[in-house]
This record gives sequence, structure tokens and C-alpha cells, in this order.
Amino acid sequence: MVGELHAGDPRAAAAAGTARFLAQVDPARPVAVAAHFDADGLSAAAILVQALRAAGRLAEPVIVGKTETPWDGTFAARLLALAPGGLVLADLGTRPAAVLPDMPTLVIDHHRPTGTPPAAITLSGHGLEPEPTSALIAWWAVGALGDQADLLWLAGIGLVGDMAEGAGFAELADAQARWGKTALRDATSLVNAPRRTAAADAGPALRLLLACDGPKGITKGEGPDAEALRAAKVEVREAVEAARRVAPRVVSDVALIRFTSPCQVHPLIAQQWRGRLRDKIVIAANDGYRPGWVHFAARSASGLDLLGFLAKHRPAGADGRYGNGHAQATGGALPLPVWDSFIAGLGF
Ligand SMILES: [Mn+2]
Repeated sequence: MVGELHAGDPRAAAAAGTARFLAQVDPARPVAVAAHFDADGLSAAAILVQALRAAGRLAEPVIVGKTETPWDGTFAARLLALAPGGLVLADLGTRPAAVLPDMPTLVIDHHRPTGTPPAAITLSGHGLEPEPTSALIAWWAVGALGDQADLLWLAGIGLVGDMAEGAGFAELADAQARWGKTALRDATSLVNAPRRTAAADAGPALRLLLACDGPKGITKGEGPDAEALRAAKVEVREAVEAARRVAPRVVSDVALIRFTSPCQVHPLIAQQWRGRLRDKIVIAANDGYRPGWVHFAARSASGLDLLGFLAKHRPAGADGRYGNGHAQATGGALPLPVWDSFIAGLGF
């Protein structure tokens, strides 16, 4: 267990940790809010940025691009260009390396930690029962800045986006009662679409999450940003249709589906085959997402710990992009030659 949410009330601990973080930040400088580009990460960013600005703080969202992680030098340069006084990392993983050394840092995350971030205040929901998503932890966190009831729909989008709808959080029930279950679900589906497209431009979704006062602003929106989300859904649907025609190859307990698409549809393909090959470890591998690399998603319906499985089969040359996430939903990215030795090790 890493971080501060595991002793006592996680809601109070999230707010207390955030207050301590903000006390370290020079208020004349912006807080850089770095986030993942899925519905949970973008909603977490929208919650943090809006609550910080409403409290009179400067805050700027910085969203990772396609294949980018905060631990890449390119991303650190984007952060430093803001001359931030503090850094929030939302829904980006919990790793044992600093993104910006010597920068006050708040980690908000729910993926399985691969270590303890040095000198950061870490709000990790991993292992809590039920497990909160990053947007919900972000909403708890900004409780440090006053009442945030009007931002609760954003936490709802994060929960729906990461399939925590059935986890039993009272916050989601409250959000559904106020803004509508269907509207939250439909808005989540739209916000989640662009990250799977070839361009993976999170801009339109983030602008809508920052500007709207509820999910219907997204589902009923008519501007270019809402239009971009609808176009993204069409692009992704067509890419899924193409990839689902590929037949799996099975070697012992692993089923491999290999295809080429610029879209991040490998998690969707793995999820679909998981339901049909219930005793297999399903690996959907996409060699068109990034030239020279294979991006893959692993799923299993058998309850096997896939993080453990990938750790056992870790090829030489794999880096921090390999084998992160959740026990039942993981994957990674490997350069082509490393991928070849990985699947050779699995018997392919
Ligand atoms: Mn998440």
C-alpha cells in the first residue's frame, strides 16, 4: 500500500494531503495539472483546475499525448515551460521516479503502484475497497478548497469511464440523481472516444469538461468540440470493426490477436475476445499504433493476475511502458524486436 488514503477516512485524508501540498506551492506560480487522456484522467484534471482557479490559484492542465508518459523528457519540458510552483499527476500511474525533481508534487492515482514516488504526497486509491477512480479522488482532494458539489458530475464521468459504476460509491448515486444516469453514461462515452483515435487529441474533450456545467452540455453540444467527439466515435467504431475480423492464434493458455491500426482499439479487441475465450490469456497486439512498436492489451476472464504473468515473461529491453495497470487489465508497449522475443517466450 502506497500513500495516505489507507489509514482512516480516505475522503478526509485526500483533502488533508492536498492542503499540505498547496502549502508548499508558491501561489504566484501555476499548479501544473498533468493528467491521462481518458475520461477518468480528463475529469480529474477538470475538477482540479476548476477548483484551484475558483480558490484564486493559478492552474494549467497538461494532458499526455499519444504514447507519451510523464516520465519522458518531452513531457517534463512541457511542464517546465509553465514555470510551475507545483505539480499534480492525475491518473498517470504511481512510479518510484520523480517527474520533476525538487518540485512539490501531488500524485492522484488508482493503478497498482510500481514504487513510492520520492518526496511526493501520494493519494493512491489502489487497494481500497471499493476502489475509487482518479477523478473521484481528485474530487475528494479539492474538498480542501471548500464545497465542490457543482463539480461532482465530473467525478461521476470518471467512475463510469473506469467501469466503477457498480462499486457502490454514494457520490455516483448523487451525481446520477442530479444530472441523470443516461446523460452521464453518454457523455463518458463521448469524452472517452478521442483518446482511441489516430490523432488522440484530448483538446475538445477537455475544453468541454472545463466549460460545461453538466453532462448534457456534452451530449447535446453543437459546437465544433462536441462535433469532434462524435466524429471520434465513428472513427473508433470503424477501426474496431476492421480489427475484430482478425482470428486469434492460440498457443497453450495464450490467445494472440495481431493487427495493424493507428487507433488505440487493442484494449477493446482484447476485451471482446476475453468474453469468448474465457480460459485464455487474451493478448490483442497492434503494430500500427506507433511505427516500430507493438502496443498490446492483455485481459483474462480466469482471474489470473496478469501483472504477475507479464512480470514472469518480461523480455530483456522492456521499459516502464510494459506491464502496468490492473491485475485484470494490463498491457504495454514494446519495440518490435523486443516484442518478437516476448512472444517467442510465450511459444509463438
Ligand atoms: Mn483511471
